[in-house]
Amino acid sequence: MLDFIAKANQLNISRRNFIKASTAAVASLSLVGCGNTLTTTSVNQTAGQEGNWITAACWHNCGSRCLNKAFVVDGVVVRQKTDDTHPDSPDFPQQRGCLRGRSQRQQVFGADRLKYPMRRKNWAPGGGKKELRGQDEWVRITWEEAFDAIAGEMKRIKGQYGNRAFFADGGPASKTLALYGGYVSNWGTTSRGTWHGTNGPVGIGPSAVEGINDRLDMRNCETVIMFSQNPAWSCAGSAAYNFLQVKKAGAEFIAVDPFYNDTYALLEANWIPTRPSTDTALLIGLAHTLIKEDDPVTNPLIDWEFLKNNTIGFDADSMPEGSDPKDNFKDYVLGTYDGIPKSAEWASEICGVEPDRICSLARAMNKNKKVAILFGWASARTQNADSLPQMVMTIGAITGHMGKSGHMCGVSCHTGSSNGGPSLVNPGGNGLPSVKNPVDDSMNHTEMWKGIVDGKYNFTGNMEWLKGQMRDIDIHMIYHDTSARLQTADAMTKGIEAHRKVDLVVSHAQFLTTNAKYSDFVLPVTTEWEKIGGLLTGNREILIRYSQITDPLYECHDDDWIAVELAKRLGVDTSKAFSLDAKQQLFNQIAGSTVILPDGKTKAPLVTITEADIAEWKVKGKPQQGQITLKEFEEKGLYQVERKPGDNYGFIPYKAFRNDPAKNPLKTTSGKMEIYSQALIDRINNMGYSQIKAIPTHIPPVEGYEATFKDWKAKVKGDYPYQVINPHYLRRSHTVFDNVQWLRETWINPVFINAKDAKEKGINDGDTVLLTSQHGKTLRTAYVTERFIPGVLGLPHGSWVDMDEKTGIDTGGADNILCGPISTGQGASGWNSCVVNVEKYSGAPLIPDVKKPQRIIF
Ligand SMILES: Nc1nc2c(c(=O)[nH]1)N[C@H]1C(S)=C(S)[C@@H](COP(=O)(O)OP(=O)(O)OC[C@H]3O[C@@H](n4cnc5c(=O)[nH]c(N)nc54)[C@H](O)[C@@H]3O)O[C@H]1N2
Ligand SMILES: Nc1nc2c(c(=O)[nH]1)N[C@H]1C(S)=C(S)[C@@H](COP(=O)(O)OP(=O)(O)OC[C@H]3O[C@@H](n4cnc5c(=O)[nH]c(N)nc54)[C@H](O)[C@@H]3O)O[C@H]1N2
Ligand code: SF4
Ligand SMILES: [Mo]
Repeated sequence: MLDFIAKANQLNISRRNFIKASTAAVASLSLVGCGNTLTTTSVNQTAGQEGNWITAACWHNCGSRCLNKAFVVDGVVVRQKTDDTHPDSPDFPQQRGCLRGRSQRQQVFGADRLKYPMRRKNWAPGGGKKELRGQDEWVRITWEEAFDAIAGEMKRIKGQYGNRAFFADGGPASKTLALYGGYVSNWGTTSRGTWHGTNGPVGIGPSAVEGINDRLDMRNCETVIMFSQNPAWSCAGSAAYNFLQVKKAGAEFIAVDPFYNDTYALLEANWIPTRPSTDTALLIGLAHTLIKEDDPVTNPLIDWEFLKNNTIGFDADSMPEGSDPKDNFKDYVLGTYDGIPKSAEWASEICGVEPDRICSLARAMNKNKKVAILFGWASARTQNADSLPQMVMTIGAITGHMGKSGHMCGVSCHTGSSNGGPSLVNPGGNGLPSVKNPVDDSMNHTEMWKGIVDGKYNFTGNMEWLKGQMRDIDIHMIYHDTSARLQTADAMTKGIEAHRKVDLVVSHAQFLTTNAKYSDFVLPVTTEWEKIGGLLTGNREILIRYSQITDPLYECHDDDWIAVELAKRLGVDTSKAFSLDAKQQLFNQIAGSTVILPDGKTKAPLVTITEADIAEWKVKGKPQQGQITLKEFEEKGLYQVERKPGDNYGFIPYKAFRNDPAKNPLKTTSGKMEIYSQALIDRINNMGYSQIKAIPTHIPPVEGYEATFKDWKAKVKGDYPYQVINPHYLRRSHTVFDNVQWLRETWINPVFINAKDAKEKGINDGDTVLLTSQHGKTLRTAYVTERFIPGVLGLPHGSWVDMDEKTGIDTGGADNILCGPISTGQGASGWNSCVVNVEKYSGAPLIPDVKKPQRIIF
């Protein structure tokens, strides 16, 4: 190791150059053992250095996937670059990385990497001083000591309370737990919100990301209406670039969002500011305008043919058998039976968009224009939004923007942003068998921490939408072996309470993340740069093959090794579960990779493998003929399907269904799109969290706009008069990268506040402000802007909690400190429905995140 440090120090390093130009030739900074000192020496790195460009993993859940290459000199990473495997063009774009990926070496080699197994100082069997979790000191221990202590406690817990006392995340160590008799798992709708449970029964999307046409067809659109998406931040690869091509081809863009974000600015979108958690109401208001103004002869807005042939439940004539014809959508919208027309005025009171703008938006959607109606998932990560995907489908069906070139309505988000359709190139499986967990208990994210604290929860299966059943639960151990659950799930304040309640908390971690901080034992794990390599998927056109960059650092091991070693101490046989070594697993993935050939139909092996390759790899396998050799795939690091207009890779969902629904039924009860869906209400209402109707209706979220008032009718604001949303932020991929100093310097992670609100509250740009919800308090620096609608704050998602134990105030800006344990509908995490108060903070102002000490333990 010392050799490595000396070598690294010999290489010249500059931080400033990186900030100036992200591709600058600079060496790694906070190298292993170098402490947290950032040298400012700046010397040209490129001249005369001999090394290798190796494809490096960028493996985070950032909604994108880019080619990342590391220049390795004598075992040290001195530079990074991105895709230059082929010339860039709009049809065949390079897979270029963002600043996070280009800072990856700062993370992997960061001074704050966890180096050794460690135990909380005041831990003792049974938990010791449990209240000190999150604030205790750390003691370095050996792997032997760690395994003996953990296994010892696990045996005791199992003996005393049984396997239902174990709670785990579902990573490799959870396999060991399953083989040891099982554990309580957890589930949540995370990314997609209600696009998980609603889309299937009602019939939108073969799957949530496949609901729109492919990127080349989108260039045929005249109008693109974007709701709740920000690919410039949250899909940093080519998605914004793809949208730019649509703009260049002549489309106009409209953005319906509380935040005029960088994507909308790039596309010069016409902004319709709207309140969070109110999209269903707005869409119902649009439907009202369309129904009122449509005239098949003089003003054709509605696609009556599509409604008649392809949907049920729109009007009394199209209701399914056994239902009350009065419960149809059209009569609900018109207020025929309840006396409340769901007009633009009605919607406006809820969503904040002026009635005339609602009407003009409705007209812009008319059936005779080529329109894309695109939704990100953010608006469905709200409470009581179970009808939203159904309402999106309904508006698409009314206007007929489905199943035709240049017309689309559905989800554009994450790796499917701007480009719908099934993947054209796919990785194979690793060949490892799955392990069944004998315990069926699974707790929904919205209530799991509360469940652990209170000892009871609502069992509905593991994303199985079963009939709700209250169960007692008595958790004694929390085991984190994947994800950043304490930081990223709802209700972190309750989460901390839960972590301080149980007897034992264990985390596998690369850094002192929130999970690790609140643990008793922390086991240091390797990053992907220290493993033998792997495959990564992203948008539908690419597959990335990354390689090992460095040997495992310090005493780090991978999760599989930990799982097997722990199992040995527990007397569990893991030979079947971990039956293949890492190399064989990687080989299986590569050999099993497939690609769709240029005919657009045939699926063929991707990689050519020879007898000599198999002998060289020392693995079991068969030779095969593919499109790229094993060696070339490794050297290039990327296989990208080349696209051009008129090729056979285009995708238009619902085309066959539109043309002949009888022959091409959807997988719904009726085979049609269900604007009235019995299957949906059976699913949601049985779970027992809350009740919805078979047609889409607006149900005020528990903590939505309506909840900012203590008297809604008189419009008197309550104690929490502001809504807060959590944009996914450029500094991080969720919680990942939050500890990288370069990125902290580049993005300050403020709270965004509208200038009018700021003025009313006497808040100036740069002031430290306190955000208070019913569930917790957090501090941030105010960023005063006109780009957020008044009444709505933007607190970036994923910042690491930093609790001041004296005041009970988080100084880290953690979003989930503000969000509470609120379960509605299908158990969707409703992060974008949260109400708060904001005020200028009277205590000491915050120091910038970049100036905070890094969490370096040893
Ligand atoms: N308030 C609020 N909360 C949200 C959201 C929001 O908008 N608002 N968004 C939600 C969404 S969409 C999502 S997808 C979730 C994401 O929630 P998570 O999946 O929990 O978030 P990540 O930060 O990606 O967590 C990955 C963790 O794995 C660790 N890690 C990386 N590699 C390894 C490894 O090899 N082994 C082990 N053991 N660990 C490793 C990383 O250090 C990191 O701690 O967050 C959700 N939470
Ligand atoms: N940099 C970065 N990129 C990421 C991630 C990350 O953590 N960091 N996470 C990745 C993951 S796992 C996911 S799931 C995706 C999430 O991707 P998205 O769901 O698209 O992400 P967000 O940034 O939360 O929100 C996008 C837009 O929705 C708006 N919005 C929020 N609530 C509402 C609402 O109720 N109605 C309307 N109309 N608009 C609303 C926000 O103002 C924002 O402009 O991002 C992925 N990409
Ligand atoms: S967008 Fe994601 S995959 Fe691409 S470089 Fe950034 S962090 Fe890495
Ligand atoms: Mo996500």
